[in-house]
Amino acid sequence: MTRPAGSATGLDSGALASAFAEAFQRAPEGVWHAPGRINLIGEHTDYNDGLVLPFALPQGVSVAGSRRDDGVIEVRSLQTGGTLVTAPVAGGPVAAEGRPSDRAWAAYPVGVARVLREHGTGGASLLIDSDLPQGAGLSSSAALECATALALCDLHGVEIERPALARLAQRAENEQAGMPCGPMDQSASLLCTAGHALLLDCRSGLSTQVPFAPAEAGLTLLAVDTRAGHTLTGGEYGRRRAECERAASLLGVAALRDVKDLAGALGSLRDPVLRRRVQHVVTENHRVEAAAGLLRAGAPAELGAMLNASHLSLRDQFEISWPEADAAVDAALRAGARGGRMIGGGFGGSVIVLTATDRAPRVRDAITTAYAARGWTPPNFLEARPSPGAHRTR
Ligand code: GAF
Repeated sequence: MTRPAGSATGLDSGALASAFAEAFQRAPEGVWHAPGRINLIGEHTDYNDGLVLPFALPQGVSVAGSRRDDGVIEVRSLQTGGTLVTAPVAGGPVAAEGRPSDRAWAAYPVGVARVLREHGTGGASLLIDSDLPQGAGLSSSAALECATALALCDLHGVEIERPALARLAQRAENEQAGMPCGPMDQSASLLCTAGHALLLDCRSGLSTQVPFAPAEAGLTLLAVDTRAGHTLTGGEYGRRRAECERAASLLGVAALRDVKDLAGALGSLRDPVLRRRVQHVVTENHRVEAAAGLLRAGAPAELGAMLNASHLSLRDQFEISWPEADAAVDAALRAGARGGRMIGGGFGGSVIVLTATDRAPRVRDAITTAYAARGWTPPNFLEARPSPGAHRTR
Protein backbone atom coordinates (compact mmCIF):
# COMPACT_ATOMS: atom_id res chain seq x y z
CA MET A 1 0.00 0.00 0.00
CA THR A 2 2.50 2.60 -1.17
CA ARG A 3 2.54 5.25 -3.86
CA PRO A 4 5.42 7.67 -4.13
CA ALA A 5 4.34 11.31 -3.82
CA GLY A 6 4.65 13.09 -7.14
CA SER A 7 4.04 9.98 -9.25
CA ALA A 8 2.73 11.19 -12.57
CA THR A 9 -0.45 9.09 -12.49
CA GLY A 10 -2.53 11.74 -10.70
CA LEU A 11 -5.05 10.94 -8.00
CA ASP A 12 -7.97 8.57 -8.43
CA SER A 13 -10.65 8.94 -5.77
CA GLY A 14 -12.22 5.55 -6.66
CA ALA A 15 -8.90 3.78 -6.12
CA LEU A 16 -8.39 5.70 -2.88
CA ALA A 17 -11.86 4.66 -1.67
CA SER A 18 -11.01 1.01 -2.43
CA ALA A 19 -7.68 1.31 -0.62
CA PHE A 20 -9.53 2.83 2.34
CA ALA A 21 -11.95 -0.13 2.45
CA GLU A 22 -9.00 -2.52 2.43
CA ALA A 23 -7.14 -0.62 5.15
CA PHE A 24 -10.05 0.12 7.51
CA GLN A 25 -12.46 -2.75 6.67
CA ARG A 26 -15.34 -0.42 5.80
CA ALA A 27 -16.26 1.95 2.98
CA PRO A 28 -15.29 5.63 3.36
CA GLU A 29 -18.10 8.17 3.66
CA GLY A 30 -16.36 10.47 1.18
CA VAL A 31 -13.16 11.64 -0.51
CA TRP A 32 -11.88 15.23 -0.39
CA HIS A 33 -9.11 16.90 -2.39
CA ALA A 34 -7.04 20.01 -1.67
CA PRO A 35 -4.44 21.39 -4.09
CA GLY A 36 -0.90 22.59 -3.67
CA ARG A 37 -0.10 26.10 -4.86
CA ILE A 38 2.23 28.28 -6.83
CA ASN A 39 2.61 31.82 -5.59
CA LEU A 40 2.84 34.03 -8.65
CA ILE A 41 4.18 36.90 -6.58
CA GLY A 42 4.10 38.26 -3.01
CA GLU A 43 6.68 36.29 -1.04
CA HIS A 44 7.05 36.76 2.72
CA THR A 45 4.35 39.41 2.58
CA ASP A 46 1.60 37.29 4.15
CA TYR A 47 2.76 37.47 7.78
CA ASN A 48 3.46 41.19 7.25
CA ASP A 49 -0.29 41.72 6.71
CA GLY A 50 0.39 42.28 3.00
CA LEU A 51 -0.80 41.02 -0.38
CA VAL A 52 -0.18 37.69 -2.15
CA LEU A 53 -1.19 36.33 -5.58
CA PRO A 54 -1.13 32.50 -5.55
CA PHE A 55 -2.99 30.02 -7.74
CA ALA A 56 -3.88 26.36 -7.17
CA LEU A 57 -2.11 23.49 -8.91
CA PRO A 58 -3.83 20.44 -10.41
CA GLN A 59 -1.71 18.35 -8.02
CA GLY A 60 -2.58 18.02 -4.37
CA VAL A 61 -3.63 15.78 -1.51
CA SER A 62 -6.72 13.58 -1.35
CA VAL A 63 -8.21 12.17 1.83
CA ALA A 64 -10.74 9.33 2.04
CA GLY A 65 -12.49 9.34 5.39
CA SER A 66 -15.19 8.07 7.68
CA ARG A 67 -16.39 9.45 10.96
CA ARG A 68 -15.51 8.01 14.37
CA ASP A 69 -17.48 8.88 17.46
CA ASP A 70 -14.92 7.77 20.05
CA GLY A 71 -12.76 10.92 19.88
CA VAL A 72 -9.89 9.16 18.11
CA ILE A 73 -8.25 10.20 14.85
CA GLU A 74 -6.49 7.43 12.95
CA VAL A 75 -4.57 8.19 9.77
CA ARG A 76 -2.69 6.22 7.15
CA SER A 77 -0.79 7.56 4.16
CA LEU A 78 -0.14 5.81 0.86
CA GLN A 79 3.16 7.69 0.74
CA THR A 80 4.45 5.93 3.87
CA GLY A 81 3.24 2.38 3.24
CA GLY A 82 -0.13 2.80 4.95
CA THR A 83 1.11 2.28 8.51
CA LEU A 84 -1.28 3.50 11.20
CA VAL A 85 -0.92 6.62 13.34
CA THR A 86 -3.53 7.19 16.05
CA ALA A 87 -4.15 10.01 18.51
CA PRO A 88 -6.88 11.24 20.83
CA VAL A 89 -8.41 14.37 19.30
CA ALA A 90 -8.60 15.95 22.75
CA GLY A 91 -4.79 15.83 23.11
CA GLY A 92 -2.27 13.33 24.41
CA PRO A 93 0.33 11.06 22.86
CA VAL A 94 0.42 10.25 19.13
CA ALA A 95 1.07 6.52 18.54
CA ALA A 96 2.81 5.42 15.33
CA GLU A 97 2.72 1.75 14.37
CA GLY A 98 5.47 2.33 11.75
CA ARG A 99 8.55 4.53 11.90
CA PRO A 100 8.68 7.26 14.55
CA SER A 101 9.09 9.74 11.64
CA ASP A 102 5.43 9.03 10.74
CA ARG A 103 4.55 11.23 13.69
CA ALA A 104 6.03 14.18 11.77
CA TRP A 105 3.62 14.06 8.79
CA ALA A 106 0.75 12.95 11.02
CA ALA A 107 1.20 16.16 13.05
CA TYR A 108 -0.65 17.98 10.25
CA PRO A 109 -3.94 16.00 10.17
CA VAL A 110 -3.85 15.42 13.93
CA GLY A 111 -3.19 19.13 14.47
CA VAL A 112 -6.15 20.09 12.29
CA ALA A 113 -8.43 17.65 14.15
CA ARG A 114 -7.34 19.17 17.47
CA VAL A 115 -7.93 22.75 16.37
CA LEU A 116 -11.28 21.97 14.70
CA ARG A 117 -12.48 20.09 17.76
CA GLU A 118 -13.17 23.49 19.35
CA HIS A 119 -15.62 24.06 16.48
CA GLY A 120 -17.53 20.80 16.86
CA THR A 121 -15.71 18.17 14.83
CA GLY A 122 -14.46 14.89 16.33
CA GLY A 123 -12.65 11.70 15.41
CA ALA A 124 -12.19 10.06 12.02
CA SER A 125 -10.39 7.36 10.08
CA LEU A 126 -8.47 8.90 7.19
CA LEU A 127 -6.44 7.50 4.30
CA ILE A 128 -4.22 10.04 2.56
CA ASP A 129 -2.80 10.11 -0.97
CA SER A 130 -0.75 12.80 -2.68
CA ASP A 131 0.60 13.55 -6.14
CA LEU A 132 2.52 16.63 -5.00
CA PRO A 133 6.27 16.25 -4.97
CA GLN A 134 7.36 16.47 -1.34
CA GLY A 135 9.94 19.08 -0.36
CA ALA A 136 9.36 20.99 -3.60
CA GLY A 137 7.88 23.98 -1.81
CA LEU A 138 4.48 23.52 -3.47
CA SER A 139 2.64 23.55 -0.18
CA SER A 140 2.04 19.86 0.41
CA SER A 141 1.53 20.40 4.15
CA ALA A 142 -1.17 23.05 3.62
CA ALA A 143 -2.87 20.75 1.08
CA LEU A 144 -2.88 17.95 3.68
CA GLU A 145 -4.27 20.28 6.33
CA CYS A 146 -7.01 21.63 4.05
CA ALA A 147 -8.13 18.23 2.72
CA THR A 148 -8.29 17.00 6.33
CA ALA A 149 -10.19 20.10 7.43
CA LEU A 150 -12.83 19.70 4.69
CA ALA A 151 -13.19 15.99 5.47
CA LEU A 152 -13.64 16.56 9.23
CA CYS A 153 -16.18 19.36 8.71
CA ASP A 154 -18.28 17.29 6.30
CA LEU A 155 -18.05 14.11 8.38
CA HIS A 156 -19.24 15.93 11.51
CA GLY A 157 -21.74 18.25 9.81
CA VAL A 158 -19.85 21.41 10.82
CA GLU A 159 -20.04 24.46 8.53
CA ILE A 160 -17.16 26.94 8.58
CA GLU A 161 -16.69 29.63 5.92
CA ARG A 162 -13.60 28.95 3.86
CA PRO A 163 -11.59 32.06 4.83
CA ALA A 164 -12.10 31.14 8.50
CA LEU A 165 -11.28 27.49 7.81
CA ALA A 166 -8.02 28.59 6.16
CA ARG A 167 -7.07 30.53 9.31
CA LEU A 168 -7.84 27.48 11.46
CA ALA A 169 -5.65 25.27 9.24
CA GLN A 170 -2.90 27.90 9.52
CA ARG A 171 -3.32 27.85 13.29
CA ALA A 172 -2.92 24.07 13.28
CA GLU A 173 0.35 24.45 11.41
CA ASN A 174 1.56 27.21 13.76
CA GLU A 175 0.59 25.52 17.00
CA GLN A 176 0.72 21.81 16.30
CA ALA A 177 3.44 21.50 13.65
CA GLY A 178 5.54 24.36 15.04
CA MET A 179 5.88 26.26 11.74
CA PRO A 180 5.20 30.02 12.13
CA CYS A 181 3.72 30.37 8.60
CA GLY A 182 1.36 33.10 7.44
CA PRO A 183 -2.09 32.47 5.94
CA MET A 184 -1.17 32.25 2.24
CA ASP A 185 -0.85 28.53 1.59
CA GLN A 186 -4.00 27.39 3.38
CA SER A 187 -6.00 30.28 1.84
CA ALA A 188 -4.74 29.39 -1.64
CA SER A 189 -5.69 25.75 -1.23
CA LEU A 190 -9.22 26.56 -0.02
CA LEU A 191 -10.08 29.72 -1.98
CA CYS A 192 -8.47 29.48 -5.43
CA THR A 193 -10.55 28.79 -8.54
CA ALA A 194 -9.62 27.39 -11.97
CA GLY A 195 -8.27 29.91 -14.45
CA HIS A 196 -7.57 32.52 -11.77
CA ALA A 197 -4.96 33.72 -9.34
CA LEU A 198 -6.19 34.77 -5.90
CA LEU A 199 -5.41 38.33 -4.86
CA LEU A 200 -5.52 38.00 -1.08
CA ASP A 201 -5.22 40.82 1.40
CA CYS A 202 -3.72 39.02 4.38
CA ARG A 203 -4.84 41.74 6.81
CA SER A 204 -8.52 41.99 5.95
CA GLY A 205 -8.79 38.42 4.68
CA LEU A 206 -10.65 39.76 1.63
CA SER A 207 -9.79 38.22 -1.70
CA THR A 208 -10.57 38.63 -5.39
CA GLN A 209 -10.20 36.21 -8.25
CA VAL A 210 -7.99 37.63 -10.98
CA PRO A 211 -8.17 35.88 -14.40
CA PHE A 212 -4.92 34.07 -15.20
CA ALA A 213 -4.85 31.63 -18.10
CA PRO A 214 -1.24 31.57 -19.37
CA ALA A 215 -1.91 28.99 -22.09
CA GLU A 216 -4.52 31.24 -23.73
CA ALA A 217 -1.88 33.96 -24.04
CA GLY A 218 0.66 31.59 -25.62
CA LEU A 219 2.56 31.41 -22.35
CA THR A 220 3.79 28.55 -20.20
CA LEU A 221 4.45 28.83 -16.50
CA LEU A 222 6.97 26.17 -15.56
CA ALA A 223 7.49 25.10 -11.97
CA VAL A 224 11.05 23.88 -11.64
CA ASP A 225 11.70 21.68 -8.64
CA THR A 226 15.34 22.50 -7.93
CA ARG A 227 15.64 19.27 -5.90
CA ALA A 228 17.42 21.19 -3.17
CA GLY A 229 16.13 20.14 0.24
CA HIS A 230 13.42 22.30 1.67
CA THR A 231 12.35 22.42 5.29
CA LEU A 232 10.71 25.36 6.90
CA THR A 233 10.59 24.19 10.47
CA GLY A 234 14.32 25.08 10.50
CA GLY A 235 15.08 28.46 12.06
CA GLU A 236 15.57 30.74 9.03
CA TYR A 237 11.89 31.25 8.23
CA GLY A 238 11.13 32.11 11.86
CA ARG A 239 14.17 34.38 11.97
CA ARG A 240 12.95 36.36 8.93
CA ARG A 241 9.54 36.70 10.48
CA ALA A 242 11.03 37.93 13.76
CA GLU A 243 13.20 40.46 11.88
CA CYS A 244 10.14 41.84 10.09
CA GLU A 245 8.24 42.13 13.36
CA ARG A 246 11.18 43.86 15.03
CA ALA A 247 11.50 46.31 12.13
CA ALA A 248 7.77 47.08 12.29
CA SER A 249 8.01 47.73 16.00
CA LEU A 250 11.04 50.04 15.59
CA LEU A 251 9.18 51.91 12.85
CA GLY A 252 6.10 52.23 15.07
CA VAL A 253 3.73 50.42 12.67
CA ALA A 254 1.52 47.40 13.30
CA ALA A 255 3.08 45.52 10.37
CA LEU A 256 5.46 46.26 7.49
CA ARG A 257 2.37 46.53 5.28
CA ASP A 258 1.86 49.92 6.90
CA VAL A 259 5.17 51.46 5.79
CA LYS A 260 4.16 54.22 3.37
CA ASP A 261 7.42 56.17 3.16
CA LEU A 262 10.06 53.58 2.27
CA ALA A 263 12.96 56.04 2.01
CA GLY A 264 12.08 57.54 5.38
CA ALA A 265 11.79 54.10 6.98
CA LEU A 266 15.14 52.99 5.58
CA GLY A 267 16.74 56.19 6.79
CA SER A 268 15.49 55.69 10.32
CA LEU A 269 16.64 52.09 10.76
CA ARG A 270 20.24 51.61 11.88
CA ASP A 271 20.51 47.86 11.38
CA PRO A 272 21.41 47.10 7.72
CA VAL A 273 19.81 43.65 7.96
CA LEU A 274 16.48 45.13 9.02
CA ARG A 275 16.76 47.75 6.27
CA ARG A 276 17.12 45.00 3.67
CA ARG A 277 14.14 43.07 5.06
CA VAL A 278 11.94 46.19 4.99
CA GLN A 279 13.05 47.04 1.47
CA HIS A 280 11.99 43.59 0.27
CA VAL A 281 8.62 43.46 1.97
CA VAL A 282 7.52 46.97 0.98
CA THR A 283 8.61 46.67 -2.66
CA GLU A 284 7.21 43.13 -2.96
CA ASN A 285 3.82 44.38 -1.83
CA HIS A 286 3.91 46.98 -4.60
CA ARG A 287 4.89 44.28 -7.09
CA VAL A 288 1.83 42.24 -6.15
CA GLU A 289 -0.43 45.21 -6.87
CA ALA A 290 1.35 45.84 -10.17
CA ALA A 291 1.18 42.16 -11.16
CA ALA A 292 -2.55 41.97 -10.42
CA GLY A 293 -2.96 45.12 -12.54
CA LEU A 294 -1.15 43.48 -15.46
CA LEU A 295 -3.37 40.40 -15.25
CA ARG A 296 -6.49 42.54 -15.14
CA ALA A 297 -5.22 44.48 -18.16
CA GLY A 298 -4.81 41.23 -20.09
CA ALA A 299 -1.01 41.58 -20.23
CA PRO A 300 0.31 38.44 -18.49
CA ALA A 301 3.47 38.37 -20.63
CA GLU A 302 4.54 41.59 -18.89
CA LEU A 303 4.72 39.73 -15.57
CA GLY A 304 8.24 38.59 -16.49
CA ALA A 305 9.95 41.80 -15.33
CA MET A 306 8.03 41.66 -12.06
CA LEU A 307 9.12 38.07 -11.41
CA ASN A 308 12.75 39.01 -12.06
CA ALA A 309 12.59 41.97 -9.69
CA SER A 310 11.01 39.75 -7.03
CA HIS A 311 13.77 37.17 -7.40
CA LEU A 312 16.53 39.76 -7.04
CA SER A 313 14.85 41.20 -3.98
CA LEU A 314 14.44 37.75 -2.37
CA ARG A 315 18.05 36.94 -3.19
CA ASP A 316 19.73 40.19 -2.18
CA GLN A 317 17.43 41.88 0.33
CA PHE A 318 15.63 39.00 2.01
CA GLU A 319 18.60 36.64 1.51
CA ILE A 320 16.64 33.42 1.18
CA SER A 321 17.49 32.19 -2.32
CA TRP A 322 19.78 29.20 -2.91
CA PRO A 323 22.33 28.34 -5.63
CA GLU A 324 20.09 25.95 -7.57
CA ALA A 325 17.33 28.60 -7.71
CA ASP A 326 19.68 31.34 -8.92
CA ALA A 327 21.17 29.02 -11.56
CA ALA A 328 17.70 27.99 -12.82
CA VAL A 329 16.51 31.60 -13.13
CA ASP A 330 19.74 32.63 -14.80
CA ALA A 331 19.69 29.76 -17.33
CA ALA A 332 16.01 30.37 -18.11
CA LEU A 333 16.57 34.06 -18.82
CA ARG A 334 19.58 33.32 -21.02
CA ALA A 335 17.40 30.90 -22.99
CA GLY A 336 14.86 33.66 -23.61
CA ALA A 337 12.29 33.15 -20.84
CA ARG A 338 10.30 36.26 -19.93
CA GLY A 339 11.05 35.98 -16.24
CA GLY A 340 11.55 33.72 -13.26
CA ARG A 341 11.88 33.65 -9.52
CA MET A 342 12.17 31.44 -6.49
CA ILE A 343 8.88 30.75 -4.70
CA GLY A 344 7.89 29.88 -1.15
CA GLY A 345 9.74 30.13 2.12
CA GLY A 346 13.24 29.88 0.64
CA PHE A 347 16.44 27.84 1.02
CA GLY A 348 15.14 25.07 -1.24
CA GLY A 349 12.08 24.04 -3.22
CA SER A 350 10.92 25.44 -6.54
CA VAL A 351 11.40 28.25 -9.01
CA ILE A 352 8.78 29.47 -11.48
CA VAL A 353 9.65 30.48 -15.02
CA LEU A 354 7.34 32.34 -17.39
CA THR A 355 8.09 31.72 -21.04
CA ALA A 356 6.49 31.87 -24.47
CA THR A 357 5.16 28.35 -24.99
CA ASP A 358 7.17 27.80 -28.17
CA ARG A 359 10.34 28.57 -26.23
CA ALA A 360 9.54 26.28 -23.26
CA PRO A 361 11.52 23.24 -24.52
CA ARG A 362 14.61 25.41 -25.01
CA VAL A 363 14.22 26.86 -21.52
CA ARG A 364 13.89 23.42 -19.93
CA ASP A 365 16.96 22.18 -21.78
CA ALA A 366 18.99 25.20 -20.72
CA ILE A 367 18.15 24.64 -17.04
CA THR A 368 18.86 20.91 -17.24
CA THR A 369 22.19 21.59 -18.95
CA ALA A 370 23.18 24.19 -16.35
CA TYR A 371 22.49 21.67 -13.57
CA ALA A 372 24.42 18.88 -15.34
CA ALA A 373 27.42 21.20 -15.81
CA ARG A 374 27.52 21.69 -12.02
CA GLY A 375 27.01 17.99 -11.24
CA TRP A 376 23.64 18.69 -9.54
CA THR A 377 20.65 16.33 -9.39
CA PRO A 378 18.54 17.00 -12.53
CA PRO A 379 15.59 19.35 -11.89
CA ASN A 380 11.97 18.26 -12.31
CA PHE A 381 9.54 20.30 -14.39
CA LEU A 382 5.84 20.68 -14.03
CA GLU A 383 3.59 22.86 -16.18
CA ALA A 384 1.56 24.90 -13.72
CA ARG A 385 -2.07 25.50 -14.75
CA PRO A 386 -4.37 27.53 -12.47
CA SER A 387 -6.75 24.86 -11.13
CA PRO A 388 -9.74 24.51 -8.77
CA GLY A 389 -9.40 24.91 -5.02
CA ALA A 390 -10.26 22.26 -2.45
CA HIS A 391 -13.45 20.24 -3.02
CA ARG A 392 -15.21 16.97 -2.31
CA THR A 393 -14.60 14.46 -5.08
CA ARG A 394 -16.80 11.58 -3.91
C1 GAF B 1 5.76 29.53 3.21
C2 GAF B 1 4.74 29.90 4.27
F1 GAF B 1 4.03 28.80 4.67
C3 GAF B 1 3.80 30.99 3.78
O1 GAF B 1 2.95 31.40 4.82
C4 GAF B 1 4.56 32.18 3.20
O2 GAF B 1 5.10 32.98 4.23
C5 GAF B 1 5.66 31.71 2.24
O3 GAF B 1 6.47 30.69 2.81
C6 GAF B 1 6.55 32.85 1.82
O4 GAF B 1 5.83 33.77 1.06
O5 GAF B 1 5.14 28.91 2.11
